Amino acid sequence: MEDGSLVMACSSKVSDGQSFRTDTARVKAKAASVFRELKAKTMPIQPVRRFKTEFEQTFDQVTACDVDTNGMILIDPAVCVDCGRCEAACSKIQEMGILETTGTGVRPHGGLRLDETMCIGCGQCTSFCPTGSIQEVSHIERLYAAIAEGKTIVAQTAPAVRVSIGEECGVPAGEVSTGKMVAALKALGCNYVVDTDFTADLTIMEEGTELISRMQKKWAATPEQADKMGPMFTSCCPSWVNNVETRFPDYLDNLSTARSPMMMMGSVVKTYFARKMDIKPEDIFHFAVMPCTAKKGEIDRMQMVTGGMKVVDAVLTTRELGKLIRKHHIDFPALPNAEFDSPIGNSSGAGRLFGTTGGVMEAALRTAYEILAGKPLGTLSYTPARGLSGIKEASVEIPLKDGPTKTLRIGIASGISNANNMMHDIRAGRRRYDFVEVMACPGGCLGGGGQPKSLDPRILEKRQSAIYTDDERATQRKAHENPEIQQIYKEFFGEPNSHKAHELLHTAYAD
Ligand code: HC1
Ligand code: SF4
Repeated sequence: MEDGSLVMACSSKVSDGQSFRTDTARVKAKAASVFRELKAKTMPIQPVRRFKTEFEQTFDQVTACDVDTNGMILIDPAVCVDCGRCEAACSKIQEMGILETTGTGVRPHGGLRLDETMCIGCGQCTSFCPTGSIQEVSHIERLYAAIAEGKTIVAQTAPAVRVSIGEECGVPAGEVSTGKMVAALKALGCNYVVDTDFTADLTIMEEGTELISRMQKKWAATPEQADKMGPMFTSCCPSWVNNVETRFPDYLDNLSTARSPMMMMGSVVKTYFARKMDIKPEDIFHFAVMPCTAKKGEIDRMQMVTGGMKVVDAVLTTRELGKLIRKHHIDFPALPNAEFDSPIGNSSGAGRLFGTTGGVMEAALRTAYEILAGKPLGTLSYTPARGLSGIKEASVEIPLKDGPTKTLRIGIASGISNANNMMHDIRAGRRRYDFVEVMACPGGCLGGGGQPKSLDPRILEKRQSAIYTDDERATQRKAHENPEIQQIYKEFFGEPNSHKAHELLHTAYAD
């Protein structure tokens, strides 16, 4: 009740003027303990294999003690029906081979705990589990607790979520639901909703500047030295970063030092935005809605602590947001469109492309080419980077504004099996690139492990074409033309790769 006391719904009389909260962490923990008592009393000698209800999943995570987790993925073999789908996703689609079905439930291979394996947290296994035996670690309770504490709630939403959240809430696949998504988050109690696409534009400014300076060194080097330098890799996909750290540590220096757009947004929210809105950073609860399960681990990386602060406090997957929208009976299709909050809510079409494989590359080329050549790339839609192929490559001829024409060799991999094959080829000298984009999930973030589960074989195509539409609808199509990006450099960062930008927008890796 409002006075903080817990009452039993089944045996309490209600009267006018009373109000009740049924969704606080305390109520849920109590409900979980009562349910466990009941379960213990009625548990048959042979455990019954059954599907978990959404309610059970939530409180199992509140009181979790008998499950295996690495902070991103959670395995509960007790409700596994040994269908083998998660194992196939891990070993056949991703070629990681982390899981095995044992006849008594799925487990990591070799008797290891999940955090002892080389699992990269991509979550593809969770997308195929029909019972909830393997799923993302829920952060929903963190949000409820922050709302109960009276924190200022700031949400950010990833590029791929706006083209898939509708699938969770009665909107046909392939529609862009940006305005309804923002409205739903406000209805759920968010004070501000800002856009990860804005910091995707910021990433282009930082990563693009890094690429240009690497290329200027490479073009000035001898062919042997240039070969030794290898390509620069994108760093926004946390599963890919986990993969390089564990499987290709000799390439850590080739990863861009730019933080992912999600982490850049965390830094921006707790510094620039907090100051603008006159809110103390410690009074902000900042969470991200992501199509990704590995992002739940990325927020805990010690290299991301900024000014002694954790900058992103929680990550909800698209599925978790869908669950909340349904649970709170929000009529998503009927919501009026709402706008992101300024001055970190505007994005160019380039930033919007991040949600698909090839999107970071296309976005980067729009800006880097223009800076190097002093004129725009001929076409805005760069066809070689488009589509859903697992490996794409091209050579871009750049007539330098102050010199000869140079070639930029680009590679794009999506799905970690494709990325690993590409890496083996790069190491063996069979492929040579200057700039490589990698996303660990098939199709990029639009096929992320936290996205809605779907039986539609064309689902990735539909989401991808929605992302291309979202780019075409943008007022600006290039990151450097986004007026809010120009404003944040003028007022706060100075220029790309400045000292302040390095402090707040770049990172290091674990070797
Ligand atoms: Fe992604 Fe990214 S594109 S990693 O795929 O660089 O998750 O959507 O948010 O951070 O912008 C995911 C998507 C996302 C980051 C951006
Ligand atoms: Fe395999 Fe990815 Fe699942 Fe880890 S998260 S077990 S790597 S599919």
